[in-house]
Amino acid sequence: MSLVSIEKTIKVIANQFDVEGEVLDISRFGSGHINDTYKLTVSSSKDISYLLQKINHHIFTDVDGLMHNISLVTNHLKTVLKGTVGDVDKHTLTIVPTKENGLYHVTSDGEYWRIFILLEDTKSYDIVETTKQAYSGGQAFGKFQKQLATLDATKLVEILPNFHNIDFRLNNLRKAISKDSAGRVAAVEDILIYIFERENKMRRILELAKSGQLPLRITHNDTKFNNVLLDQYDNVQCVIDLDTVMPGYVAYDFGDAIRTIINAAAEDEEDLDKVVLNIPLFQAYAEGYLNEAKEFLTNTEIDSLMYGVLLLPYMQAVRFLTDYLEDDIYYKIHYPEHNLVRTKAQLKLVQELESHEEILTNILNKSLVSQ
Ligand code: GN1
Ligand code: MG
Repeated sequence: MSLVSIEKTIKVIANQFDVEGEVLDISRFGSGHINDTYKLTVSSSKDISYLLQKINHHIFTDVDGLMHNISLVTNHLKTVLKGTVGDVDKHTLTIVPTKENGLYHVTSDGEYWRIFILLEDTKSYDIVETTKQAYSGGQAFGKFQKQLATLDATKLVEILPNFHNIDFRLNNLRKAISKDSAGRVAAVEDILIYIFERENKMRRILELAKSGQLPLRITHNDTKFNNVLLDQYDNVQCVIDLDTVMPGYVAYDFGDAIRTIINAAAEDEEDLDKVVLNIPLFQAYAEGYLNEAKEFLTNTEIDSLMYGVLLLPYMQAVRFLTDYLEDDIYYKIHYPEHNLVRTKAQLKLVQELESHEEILTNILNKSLVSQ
């Protein structure tokens, strides 16, 4: 549907929420692969705009649990931040309630919508450019984990079970291969060999966890760099996209952030020669993160960070390829082979990371003692 044809619908939906003034303008916002996001400009004497999101309820089937989690997390963050920053609402997301004081609105055709306050004068980056940005990103997620350490994890719904469980992801890939619903398996055989050759190595976090050596913490689980908002001086301001906040292992958050930070190219770069490592950015993120997190991480968790760095791009490739084999039912795609291109770019990243594993491990160890 074009934006013009949904403009009227969006205005009706926005009217269900406690927004200031009238909606003057609607534009698409951000680069998420799951939900649809729009910026709402309103007529109000207050300097305020909103983010309206259609929640993908095929993926987030428990929308009530999802919004309950986000409400719990944002309220907790606001309490923890009080007194440490000028305006807590500039440093956390704020849910705009419906006029009936609900956390989301369901339309008569069964679509789920929510609104957040848009944080003005902030920046997010799909590709990191400077060590300052990378350092701020590390601080952001280190602080985030630290702040959530005082929230009772049993209150959170595990919104997408097994989200970062590589056995679960590989099993889904196996199922997609045996169904071959899009008839695409034969053409990707080399890629499948590459993936399954690495299966055991990629189970290291799961094994540590199974033997009780890794504590479950509340983690973000979608630490792509564009989920951090920086201020105009590239200082950390706010962590966004809280849909997947749930119990997890810190190595998953570390690895997923590095997946986007260390890659000099985009997640879906077609020219694989451009998928190379920007190692100074890795070091800066590691320093920013460890500066915040080393006070609560165990030694085994610190050792597991590098396993996360190798695992997350690998798992992302497995997920993109599974979706490709299932005829692109999960991620939004912008052209027919998009998921295959994404898979190849992520696997090139795995290859680069593997060949620099020792260098990166040394940097991690150095950033731990250098502070
Ligand atoms: C999805 O919300 P968005 O588009 O940033 C996905 C993440 C992937 C990411 C890959 C719920 O995140 O897990 O890492 O795409 N979110 C979900 O870019 O599956
Ligand atoms: Mg997300």
